[in-house]
Amino acid sequence: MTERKLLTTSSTKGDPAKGEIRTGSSSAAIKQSILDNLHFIQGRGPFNATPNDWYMALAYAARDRMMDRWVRWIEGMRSKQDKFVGYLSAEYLMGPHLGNALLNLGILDAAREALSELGLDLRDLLMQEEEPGLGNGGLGRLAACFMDSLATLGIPAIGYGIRYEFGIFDQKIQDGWQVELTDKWLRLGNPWEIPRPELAYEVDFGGHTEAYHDEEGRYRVRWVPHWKIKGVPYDTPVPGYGTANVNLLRLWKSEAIESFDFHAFNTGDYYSAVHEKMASETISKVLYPNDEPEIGKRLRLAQQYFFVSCSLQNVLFIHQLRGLGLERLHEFVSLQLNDTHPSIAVAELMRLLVDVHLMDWDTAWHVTKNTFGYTNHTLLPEALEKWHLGLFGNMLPRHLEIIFEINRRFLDEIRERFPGDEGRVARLSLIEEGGGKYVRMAHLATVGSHTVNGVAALHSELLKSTVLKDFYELSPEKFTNVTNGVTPRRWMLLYNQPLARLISRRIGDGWIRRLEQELQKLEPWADDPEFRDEWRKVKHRNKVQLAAVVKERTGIEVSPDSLYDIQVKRIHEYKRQHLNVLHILALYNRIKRNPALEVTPCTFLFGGKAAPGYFMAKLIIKLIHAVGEVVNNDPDVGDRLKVVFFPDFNVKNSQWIYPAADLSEQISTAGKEASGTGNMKFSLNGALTIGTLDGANVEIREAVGEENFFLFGLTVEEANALRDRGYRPWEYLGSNPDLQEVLDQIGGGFLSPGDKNLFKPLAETLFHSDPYLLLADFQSYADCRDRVGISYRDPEEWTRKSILNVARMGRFSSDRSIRDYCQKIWKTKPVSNPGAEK
Ligand code: F58
Repeated sequence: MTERKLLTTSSTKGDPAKGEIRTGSSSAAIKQSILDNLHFIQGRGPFNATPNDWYMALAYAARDRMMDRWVRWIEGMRSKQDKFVGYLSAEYLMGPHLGNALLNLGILDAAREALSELGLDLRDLLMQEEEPGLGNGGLGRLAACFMDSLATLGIPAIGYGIRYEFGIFDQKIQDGWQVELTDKWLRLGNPWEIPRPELAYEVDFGGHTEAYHDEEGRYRVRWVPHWKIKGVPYDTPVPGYGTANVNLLRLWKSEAIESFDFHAFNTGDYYSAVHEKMASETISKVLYPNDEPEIGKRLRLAQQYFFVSCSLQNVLFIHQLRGLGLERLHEFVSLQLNDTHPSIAVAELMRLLVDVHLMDWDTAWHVTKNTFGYTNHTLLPEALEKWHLGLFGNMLPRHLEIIFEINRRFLDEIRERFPGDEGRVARLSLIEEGGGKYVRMAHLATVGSHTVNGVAALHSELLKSTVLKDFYELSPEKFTNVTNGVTPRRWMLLYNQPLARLISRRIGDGWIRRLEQELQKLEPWADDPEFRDEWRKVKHRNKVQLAAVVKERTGIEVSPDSLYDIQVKRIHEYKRQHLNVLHILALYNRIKRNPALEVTPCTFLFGGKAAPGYFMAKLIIKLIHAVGEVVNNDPDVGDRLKVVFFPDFNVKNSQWIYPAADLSEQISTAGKEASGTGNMKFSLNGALTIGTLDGANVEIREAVGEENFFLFGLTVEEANALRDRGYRPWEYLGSNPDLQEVLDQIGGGFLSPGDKNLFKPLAETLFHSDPYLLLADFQSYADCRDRVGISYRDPEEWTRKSILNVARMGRFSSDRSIRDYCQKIWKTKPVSNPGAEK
């Protein structure tokens, strides 16, 4: 088809060359592309186009510009035999695509210009995009940062996941409480995805297995499922930055299989046919929020198996398309399990190889073990997935048999190595026995992978000494660490353009692709007063912007001259938002006692979603609002303290937040936060951190220098020792009247005059058990926070620290993480694809 220029719409300045309209990078070509799309695809003219029509038109213009590269990528995947990475993740929190696509394609400015010629503002169109919130938090966002880095580094990769129709709920605040609204991100269409119904796979469930002997007399098993569904891939191109490399995010949507409908129709049972269809479509309907224990969630197991089975069938298809034998799969594909959610893949690959492709067990096991890597993201025992045997066997009878067989062989080895050590055997077993039997998914993932990694140095060490201790003793060489990272493209270049420009003016723009090597060149500028001044101006501008958004969304007025102290992340007791609240209340009480007290004016901003079924987390949100009510409206306080809860924290809203922060709150109980990635985003945007020695904080502090990091709290060892001695939280109150007062206020109704008992559960938990050691850490936190306030009063010194923080954070780029994965786990290298040279 030849490219045509649309003559019916307004003329462009500098006509794009023929054939350029869908591929060119000039503003003229982009403008024409937008107008063409509006006219031919959407049937609209500039006179009646809605903001969403314009957004769609620009999105398609951007997508067109990826297609050429993408087609070449697909061709490369088929014809070349470079190893590729399959990233298996139940969650991807990609954030809005448009800004990122324009940026990575290098056409952000041209698009802005094209739109302004059309009388439109790019910012308005960017705001139009619904967030594809297909993840809960850190784990999903990490997958998204990794997709960006894989494409940027030129590593052929496919991100496999689920195309949830409803992603993470939208959060509304009503009377200080969280209210969940369904997320209808697909309501106005999704211009970024391309459905590929012809590439659908069938997925079986339920039924039973039958043993038989094949023609050669070999023992085989056949799975006779009770029901089947179909997985249809929806493909989203993932462009790299400054490269023509485009990778693929392939998300599966569940659908009914036509033949099943026919059967019901033929027997005249129309309603059961429709029911069948609805049940099939339910599988990919909704993202599970990270609450309640996993046990009993049939649908969640179905989701996991569904996307894993489709993905593995697709991987084998690609491998065979390349003309390669399945016994060499691991030489050409690396599959990474993003936590245990996809770990059923170990059993599924065995099933596909042994039952479907008739490979012998030993070869299949060799291939499987050498194909998978497993990343663990949590040490919290309640978050470790396990499935009740009954439920599991009912839904996946063949997989249960395979798991039993893997386990039998594995435990035989253990018994041989550790004769008589049945305790060890029970601890290592893939099956937990005791009060009910369960399949332990972390064990399955560990046994079925060649490498197991944690996500920060401390976390990887703790994995080896706690939850996977026995596995570490068995095969220490399996264990490694890859510290998380975040992509500087979205988190600096796109969401903090003023800072990015300032940095580039001084050190060039090499940092965007080579953060680890280049960002440190900023260091000498910390001593330049003029640069510090510019740095402060950028921060101030960002703070003014956040103040405006806060005013618009909450009605609260905050001063950009105050210290912006921010804690945004999922609400969870281990993350200790309520420790922050305890301190705010204590500070408030100090001001009440002495209204003339000199305090550094502070804005305390919180944001984050609580899992809908997590009572304490929801109560913490209410508590923040209640404290805000008191503090924000007390004339004795005036403008010195403000407490804000920013509703609906997500990727899109975070664009106002990270760039405006002065202080980043990373205050989890030591040993509980696997890594954290918000800590990195804040620091890369010039915030200083107040934090515990937990997760990646440890490495961040090491990198930025201890004098540039506000450290407080117990270490993991100290916390463990305290628990071992017998932790008695109430003992901390006697010696600490400030803390006693705060706890009395919370428990006694000071913050909730209408319902004196409202916050009692919080106060009582802290008093009686305090599993996350808030009371033990309180004073250390309060003292440290005082030091922050004092430090902030010296703007030159503060700015110096801020610049040094940024300059020394280069290693926390997700590019470095991905290079680590390539080197330590995937044994793969960047590939320049045919279209990759710009
Ligand atoms: C997070 N996990 C870790 N899980 O908590 C965080 O420390 C780490 O930085 C991040 O992973 C990336 O490694 C996390 O976000 C989830 O949201 C699960 C989703 C599925 C249900 C259980 C929680």
